[in-house]
Amino acid sequence: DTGRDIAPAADSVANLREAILRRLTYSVGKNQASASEYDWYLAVVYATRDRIVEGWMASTNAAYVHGPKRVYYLSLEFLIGRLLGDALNNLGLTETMRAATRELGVDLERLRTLEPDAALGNGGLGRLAACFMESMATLSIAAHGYGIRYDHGLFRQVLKDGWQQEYPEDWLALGNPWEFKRPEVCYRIGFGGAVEALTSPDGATRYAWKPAEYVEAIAYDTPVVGWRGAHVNTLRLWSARACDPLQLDVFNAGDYVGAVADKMRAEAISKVLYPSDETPAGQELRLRQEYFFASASLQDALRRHLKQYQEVRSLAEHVAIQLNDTHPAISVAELMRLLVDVHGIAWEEAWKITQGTISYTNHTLLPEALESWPVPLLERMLPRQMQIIYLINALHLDSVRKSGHTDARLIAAVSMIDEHAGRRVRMGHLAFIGSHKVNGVSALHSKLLKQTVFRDLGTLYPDRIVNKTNGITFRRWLFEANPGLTRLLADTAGEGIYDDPMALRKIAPYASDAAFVGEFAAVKRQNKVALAKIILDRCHVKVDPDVLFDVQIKRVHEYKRQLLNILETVALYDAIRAQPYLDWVPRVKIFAGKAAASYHHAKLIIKLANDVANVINNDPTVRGMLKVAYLPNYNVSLAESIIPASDLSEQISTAGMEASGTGNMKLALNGALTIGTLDGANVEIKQHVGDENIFIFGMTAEQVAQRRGRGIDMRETIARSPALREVLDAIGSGVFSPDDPGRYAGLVDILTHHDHFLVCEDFDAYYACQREVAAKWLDRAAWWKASILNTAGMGWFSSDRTIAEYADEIWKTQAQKKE
Ligand code: 26V
Repeated sequence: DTGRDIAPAADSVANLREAILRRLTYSVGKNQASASEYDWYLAVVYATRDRIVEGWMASTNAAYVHGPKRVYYLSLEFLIGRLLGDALNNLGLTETMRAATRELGVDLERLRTLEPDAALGNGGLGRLAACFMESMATLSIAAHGYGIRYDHGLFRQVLKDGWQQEYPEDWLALGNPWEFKRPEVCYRIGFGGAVEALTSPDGATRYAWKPAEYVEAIAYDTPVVGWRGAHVNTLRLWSARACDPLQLDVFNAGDYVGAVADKMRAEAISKVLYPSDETPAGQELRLRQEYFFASASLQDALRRHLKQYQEVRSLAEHVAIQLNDTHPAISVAELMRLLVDVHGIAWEEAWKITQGTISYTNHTLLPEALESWPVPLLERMLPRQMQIIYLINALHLDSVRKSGHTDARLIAAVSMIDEHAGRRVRMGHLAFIGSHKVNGVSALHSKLLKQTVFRDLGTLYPDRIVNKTNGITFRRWLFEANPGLTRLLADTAGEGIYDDPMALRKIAPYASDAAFVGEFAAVKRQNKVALAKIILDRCHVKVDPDVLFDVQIKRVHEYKRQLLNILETVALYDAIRAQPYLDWVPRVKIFAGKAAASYHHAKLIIKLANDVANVINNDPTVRGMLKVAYLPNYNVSLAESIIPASDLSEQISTAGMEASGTGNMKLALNGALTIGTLDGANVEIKQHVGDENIFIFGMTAEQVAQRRGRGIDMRETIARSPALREVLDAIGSGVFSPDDPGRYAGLVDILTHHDHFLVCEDFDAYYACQREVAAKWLDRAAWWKASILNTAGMGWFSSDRTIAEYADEIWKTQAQKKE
């Protein structure tokens, strides 16, 4: 027993067993004799869901009765993962359910793995939205998440001869027992057409948009249950449906093929998640997705507000809308349209309401990730919204000039229209200007936001940019992913850790306690044995659970520098072969991560990691002192297996480029030591776990900027480093690709002459730092002490803390008191 189950009297094992059987019979339509494993899984989910629904209705009702400020979290991505373990754990029913299923002859652990991993997101941004949903429910904030119910989530990655291949993901193939379809919650979303100006006798002009085409947004609701089941919120995802009635006469008129084509075009909007991470797709369909979900969500929020307060003018008092990056930024113009055109509010008042309601989170500084849309595309697809954007911009630039700024450079820099590469609307500027608060996701990132992307806007509106350092939900990333460690922590620090993450500090005094260290190490070893089995199954690589597990798990991107890790791996391989008699610290380098399907360079990096793995794993002189494993199809569930088994966490991005990182937090919380640059939240992790318990190397963000200023040709840097030279020569000449010796010539050429991510410049520091890691590993007591102090120091990174800060300083909402 984990001790934390609430074990409600009503939910005895017998009750739960009967509930499962009822659901098996009446909802799945099977009897015990004919039920498949999946049928049992469905029955268990339904029985669990039944225990959420009453709390859900109570929470929904309480929000109407007590009228707390509502929060709407608008995100094009929710990287949810599996829900059964989460729901049971938060309800305190894990042990009861385990016993109930055991009595029925089925294994709960096995059933959990049958749930498809809901991957409606790319990476950090989408997973953050999922952690935030769980924390908002935990803190009893009356929140809705709004997004798109993609038929197909992030692609499934297969490694064929080391090359990434993408296969469609089909998470809904067997249905989704968690969701409730709400066909009656349905909004019309317009596209195209024209704007009509209607001037009344008193001279006032009103505008009415006459779209050429409508698509319907249908709601699907998933309950999100908070810790200890106290509060349940809704994740509402929109699915696109063609407006049938309008199409009927087209069918009758005989243009059957045309009508079907229109239907396909309408429903394409919610078909698939765009799989590029950090690079805007720039496709018309992407803009249709953004507007579709923004408009449906705003119409829904306004309808709910009107139902509760009968008027729309008080919106900003009762509603906070958070934009997860610029993907929903069109909301600024759409909310203005709804207030002015539909609800008849005067422009100035509507603008106050909009700004008072909306706030925006920036998640990246990468210039290529900053969304902008061509003016002609917006004009054609959303003519009224484009008109509104122009008017917002004109008034904004007027006020800038009135406050004494006439400098043409500044005016061009703060304009919402970028005149450089064809006329484009800067969505970051639109989101900034339409918000009362703009936040970065780590202290460093927020500081850089003020110095770079929003330098001029930030000077004009000095109180607008704030910091909200990211966090992670400890329920999923500690209690569920690592039950062994959780039990040990609770036994040592007390049950308080379940509700107060800062209570983890209480284990610090045990960091050198032999008995505690022994148990802590035993838990880690157990987790490593489990991961070793996965690695054997999926990579056909046999790893010893007693070696150092060195992991880099994240999207593959040049700025995250998986290449730096691979180069160090090859250098270590060279060193082992040169001096095989030395006492090398045996380690396995574990990689996992997907590359955007069109990102050829990133896919080549994956291939290189696999080529290097093949050579090293099969070299007899290495004798197991070094192995490399690339686990395919990284997703939330795989992360839950890797993270508790990790010893070393690779967070080695070029300083200034990783906005925060959240994998870094999950790994440190589970006792992995970080090797990293002073980037993103690593800076704050260092402050919380202590300088002696983290390995920091390489250039700072400032030094990166300076170094780039001197050019990014690395020939001199390479000439100074014999180890780096040897590595680049080997890779470039085909040592790891004998079947295609020229495969990496281009890659080495880029590193040599255009090393934008400064892999070469940081190489020696990284290599040296890795040798310090190895030295620490050999001092077992020192290693475990540092590992324990990582877990002890990570409490602050709970997403409950992050959400409490958003609630206090941006949303101005308090937790709901009574239900
Ligand atoms: C942009 C686009 C453009 C259109 C196609 C789909 C797509 C998907 C994602 C993005 C931008 C992603 C930005 C992002 O994920 N940033 C990450 O956010 C994390 C949470 O704040 C943070 O921890 C990571 O450091 C940051 O890279």
